[in-house]
Amino acid sequence: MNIEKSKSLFAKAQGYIPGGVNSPVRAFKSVGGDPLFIKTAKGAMIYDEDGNEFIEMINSWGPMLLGHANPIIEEAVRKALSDSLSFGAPTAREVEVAELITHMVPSVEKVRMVNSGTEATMSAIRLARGYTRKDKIIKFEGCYHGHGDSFLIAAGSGAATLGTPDSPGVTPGTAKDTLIAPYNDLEAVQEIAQTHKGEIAALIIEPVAGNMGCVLPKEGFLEGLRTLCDAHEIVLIFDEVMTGFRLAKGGAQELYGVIPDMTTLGKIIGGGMPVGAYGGKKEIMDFVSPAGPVYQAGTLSGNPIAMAAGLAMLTQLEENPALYTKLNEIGARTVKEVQQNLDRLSLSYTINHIGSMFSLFFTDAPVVDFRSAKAADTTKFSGYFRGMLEQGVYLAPSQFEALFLSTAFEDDIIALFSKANYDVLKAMHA
Ligand code: KE4
Repeated sequence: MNIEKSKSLFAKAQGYIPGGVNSPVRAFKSVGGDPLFIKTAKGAMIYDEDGNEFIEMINSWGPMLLGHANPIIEEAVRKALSDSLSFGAPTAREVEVAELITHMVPSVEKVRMVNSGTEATMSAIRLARGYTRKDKIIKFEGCYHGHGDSFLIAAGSGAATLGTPDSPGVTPGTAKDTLIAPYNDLEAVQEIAQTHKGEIAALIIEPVAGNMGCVLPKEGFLEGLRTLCDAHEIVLIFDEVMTGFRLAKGGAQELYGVIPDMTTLGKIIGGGMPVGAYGGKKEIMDFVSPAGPVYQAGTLSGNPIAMAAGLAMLTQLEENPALYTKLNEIGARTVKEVQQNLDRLSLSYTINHIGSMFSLFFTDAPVVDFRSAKAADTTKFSGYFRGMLEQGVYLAPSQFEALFLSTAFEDDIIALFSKANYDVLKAMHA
């Protein structure tokens, strides 16, 4: 495959941008080779600067739920452009978006827009600490909540991929207030809560984890966390940056019927534009400045162009619940193809799947937490990634990421993906 333009762009980029990328996981470090520089995309297809065509299974790490270049979202952005790009002042559209989010997400009575998932989770933790006047938080090994200092401890996603789950630069003073538990281990959480009784402001979790690869909550785990947080007066935060608006209109909390005190959102909420949000119970959200004492601000928060894209995305999801039926069917059909290919080749690798999210782990053991995810053979994963790229399939360049499908992933695309998946797995095990 000719990737000369990507190669020369990557060489140039490294002279101006750390590692040549604006987000580490994009650098292909864990899978080897140079990253592709993407030029354009449409529907389920993405094209690099050298004109190579790929089936798209990252979808910008989740946002492109309705496929690339969704005409309704693009038309909404085009219309908004003529009114200027930013005011730094309230607009009618951000009120519409806020009203729609409070209608769609069960836990959200009030919501504050920000510009990324990281801003959402950082703000949510500060708010929980200000509201409860307690300092510590509980997070889970392998969960990734963005690059805020409090979260870069045992973090997943790019931090895990690059072997820096505990990043330099995070001070001991910060790290001491972040308590870590294994995902799916309710007893461990109960022990931590007992040991640090009265000290814990919040527990933050990916209700379905996507940042150690896709890992599902065990039966009763989320319900157990809800009960525990009630008993200890801990603010339960669902980080639905990835699962929000993907697993259901109301995210994982709707799917599992467990309602957190606060929810952080991102990705799909902006329809591809930089948008994050945090929301929850009125009594907590009214602690946020200027209604309350907890400060949080942002020049481009609620940016009118981003709100136009987000409103167009969320309105389509709100008005067409059949989109989730379609998404879940696409997910089931795709995963069935992978499982059938594994069976035909007598391979027993593990697939974790929910709705339109899934991960193929190169281990035959169940993957239920970060420890078991790390047991996967990342060398085999790299070979698989490169083989699939050669076959025209653009996967997430890390075993510790999930794949995200879109409504554009029609049967013909699934068939092409399945053939590539079979051929690459067969060649790997010849
Ligand atoms: P951003 O700051 O990247 O918008 O969101 C941070 C974040 C927070 N919470 C969850 C559950 C997330 O998955 C993320 C970001 N996800 C990664 C993909 N695993 C973003 C990709 C990247 O870092 O480039």
